[in-house]
Amino acid sequence: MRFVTLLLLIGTISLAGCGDNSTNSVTPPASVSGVLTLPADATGEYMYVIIDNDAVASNGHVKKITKSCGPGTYVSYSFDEVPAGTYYVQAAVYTTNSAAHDLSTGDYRGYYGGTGLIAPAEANAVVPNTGSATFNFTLNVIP
Ligand SMILES: [Ca+2]
Repeated sequence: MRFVTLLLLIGTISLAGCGDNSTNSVTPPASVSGVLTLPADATGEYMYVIIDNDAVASNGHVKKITKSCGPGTYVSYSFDEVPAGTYYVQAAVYTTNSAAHDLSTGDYRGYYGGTGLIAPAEANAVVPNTGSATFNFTLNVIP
């Protein structure tokens, strides 16, 4: 009988050890959004927005979204859970509605903080640890 009581006691202590009163709260990473101004209506055309560590789209990126342009000369975009950092943000519209070729004459491109079709000299889009950031910019026609 004492042995059984001892086993029950050990079991009770073990169960008590399972309690976890920690109150960890997880703060989600920041979201990023913005509005792109297009040089002309590109309804239905394929486009992308990239968050990147450099200004080169073809060598990888941190985040990318693709979508079709809606009507009008403004396109909104948004990213969830972007790691904190300072980035280049760029966007392009393929006016032929196909990304099967490199960007070329007639397509649209732009960078947040860029000048015309030229990327900024340094990464300039600051994404905080949490909350949100907004990067609006203008795309231009590739001549
Ligand atoms: Ca890149």
